[in-house]
Amino acid sequence: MDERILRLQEEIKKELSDAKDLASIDQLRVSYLGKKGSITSLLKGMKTLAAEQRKAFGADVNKLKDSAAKMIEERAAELKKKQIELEISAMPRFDISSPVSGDAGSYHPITLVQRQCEVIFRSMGFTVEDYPEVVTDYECFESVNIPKHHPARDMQDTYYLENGQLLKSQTSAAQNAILRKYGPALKEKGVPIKAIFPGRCFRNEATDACHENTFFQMEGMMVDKNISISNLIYFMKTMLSEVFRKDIKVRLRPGFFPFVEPGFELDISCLICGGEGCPSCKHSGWLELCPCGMIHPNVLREGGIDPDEYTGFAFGLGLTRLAMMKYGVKDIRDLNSGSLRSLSQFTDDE
Ligand code: FA5
Repeated sequence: MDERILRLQEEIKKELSDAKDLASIDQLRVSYLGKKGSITSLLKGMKTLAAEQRKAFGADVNKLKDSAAKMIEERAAELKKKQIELEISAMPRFDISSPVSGDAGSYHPITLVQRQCEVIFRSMGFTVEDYPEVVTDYECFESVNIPKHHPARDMQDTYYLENGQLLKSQTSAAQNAILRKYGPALKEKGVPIKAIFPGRCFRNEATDACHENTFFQMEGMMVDKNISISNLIYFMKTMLSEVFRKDIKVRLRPGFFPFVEPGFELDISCLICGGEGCPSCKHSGWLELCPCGMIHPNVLREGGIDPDEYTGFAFGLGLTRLAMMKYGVKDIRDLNSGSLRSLSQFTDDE
């Protein structure tokens, strides 16, 4: 092999092992493989060789070019790895076992009651579902028996996107999807549909001590053969006694929602004023907490379930109001205030 090739090969090896950073590697790449680099110049100088030498020399230089490119890449990768390791070792260490210093933070009261309700319903065989906040008119209204221009829409004016979608005004927007998701197992294997779905809702309305424009609800549904109002009342009672762990006064009265028949309003005696009347309960002594009812045949049918064969109940628990009552928060707006002084005083009592 030509002596110049052997010399260059040794030189590259040495310079690469001496290189300390990626910038020097780049310089080496240019000085050997660049347009005016040493290896490129060897190739260019071939034309001065005799024809019989040219072939072998060209092949050797090309081999050198390939091995130089490979060595450069390997050394660059090695230095890059070292650089990353160095950066990692310079990062501050986070020891999860060390005691908290300063403010530990806490869960939001709505998160606390939501989790509590999830535990209660899971223990009774319900699945917990998640659902988007941006939905279609069909999901929020039409699929739950509220056609366009139905007066029930007036109570749930919400925020519309330019593409026609909307911020869901009620968790009932997920009912149709749940029926479609679990309907096949109900029909084919007789597995009852038992699901809850907590979520944030939005309404374009004037706010006061018990109304927010952004609040949480938790929907629940159960569908099977022979489900009746007694099942509904049993689950409502169990949920409330587990959440409050004390006797609370509730009342059930007729209520109209196009997606249930019959429909009820479940109110609880205001725990802020003890039923005397205050701004938190609009001076009525009662707070609307969890409307509910037997799922309307049209809703079941729209979800692919035969209402002649199956029945079910649904409820729409006001999670934000539940947090108000459970933690004695007088004004619902405090819950969205972001004020750590108010919110950090609540803890999970489980
Ligand atoms: C509904 O949203 C129905 N989708 C509930 C339902 C589901 C009925 C399934 C039957 C079967 P309503 O608009 O009343 O209903 O709201 C339900 C609960 O959400 C209320 O009782 C209340 O606790 C809470 N809520 C409603 N609007 C607000 C608001 N602006 N601020 C805070 N909580 C609210």
